[in-house]
Amino acid sequence: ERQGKRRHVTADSSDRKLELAFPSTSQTSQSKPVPFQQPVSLITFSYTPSRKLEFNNSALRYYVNPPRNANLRHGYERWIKRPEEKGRIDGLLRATSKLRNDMNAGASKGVDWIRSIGVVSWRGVMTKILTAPYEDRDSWEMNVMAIDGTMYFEEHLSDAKLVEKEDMAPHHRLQSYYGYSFESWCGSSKPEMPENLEGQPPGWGGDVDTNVQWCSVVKTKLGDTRMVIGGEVDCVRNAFTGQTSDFVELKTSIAIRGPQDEARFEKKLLKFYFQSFLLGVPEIIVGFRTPSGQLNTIQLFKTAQIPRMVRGKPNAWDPTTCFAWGQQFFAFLKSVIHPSAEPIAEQQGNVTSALRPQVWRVKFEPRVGVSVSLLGDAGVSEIQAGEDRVGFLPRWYWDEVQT
Ligand code: 0WD
Ligand code: CA
Repeated sequence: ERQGKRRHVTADSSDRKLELAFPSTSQTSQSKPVPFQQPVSLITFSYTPSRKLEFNNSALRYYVNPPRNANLRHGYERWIKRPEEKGRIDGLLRATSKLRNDMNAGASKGVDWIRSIGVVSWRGVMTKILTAPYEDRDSWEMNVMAIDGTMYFEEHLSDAKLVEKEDMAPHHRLQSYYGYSFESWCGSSKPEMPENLEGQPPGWGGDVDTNVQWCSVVKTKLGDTRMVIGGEVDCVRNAFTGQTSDFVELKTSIAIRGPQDEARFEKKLLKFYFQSFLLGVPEIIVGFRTPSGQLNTIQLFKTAQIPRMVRGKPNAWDPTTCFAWGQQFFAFLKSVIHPSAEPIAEQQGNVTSALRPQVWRVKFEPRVGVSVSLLGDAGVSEIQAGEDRVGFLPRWYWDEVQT
């Protein structure tokens, strides 16, 4: 097993720190491809403008063609920007809890569905994990907890990093607005063109409020690890029939002017590909824009065809490398992390119910690999941020799955 040989695991029993080195990305032929099961939609939900989670499709949008030369700066002054927050998985847990309760009330009563799931995570986190072999710039950190063989992931954003994210440079902020504005130009709350809003240009779908999101939760399987993944879906084509085949992802990118831009764009396609692939989104519509935010052209990419488009190009990437890495990564974590809770030293005669949650920190360094360590008490209280949590999980969820 060639992949296996590249794996250096150094166990140090005193601080339980472990490392997994990177697979070589120049190695294109894997011994055996790791299969990834087509994602199946389980449930959708919406966040309202006041950031309330509702199990309905109030935030669902229908795709409509944007006007030619749309101004992506439109409405920038009126952008209601959701404040940056820690990468909590509370919303996703609300959904898994609902699924679990609905199932337990039905025919399969007695089978605890969540126990068969190996990984619960937002899609953005999964995208980071799977694209790591090709990431040469940004490092990341995650917190991981396990209950009964199910690993829960959240992105670890330190308070300093949150402040940094919130303090975006003005031009950066504007660029990220172009992406949201494109969503507004391409989205309608009804299956037809949006009605002209008073005082607004035709085709404008309404001012941007990043609190509002429509999310889908899917189940899938990488190798032999079952996963529940949640993520934001920009809009649907024609109608929503409950399946991922209706989903559309929207992106903006600077218009391609030469080979350098093209190579850069092909590199971006790796992220576009995994982000969409993980939720079963079959189409990505890219709006190419000028540096000052005027929409030039739109281009449709079929997610499944993207890997073939980049094959053999200078910045080529190969999804099979990412799947092999992902399989290795989850197997490695599984071998490190169990059990998730240990009895607190015998005290007050209440040993069995007093479990100390274990939270693991996974750090990724480009071109190096990942390291895992067990968080100490100080680290755990930092991530709890004074909220009612067990580790990073909300206490209500922890209590619910313990029984
Ligand atoms: O752990 C995480 N990565 C975080 C997840 C950190 C903070 C928040 N979340 C939330 C997301 O906002 C959303 O409610 O989790 C939910 C699902 O996220 P996801 O689908 O896994 O997120 P990701 O795939 O990273 O991004 C999808 C879209 C982005 O679209 P583009 O086309 O730009 O990739 O979610 C939006 C954005 O439109 N988005 C955000 N919007 C406002 N503020 C943010 C943010 N911090 N992060 C993602
Ligand atoms: Ca998008």
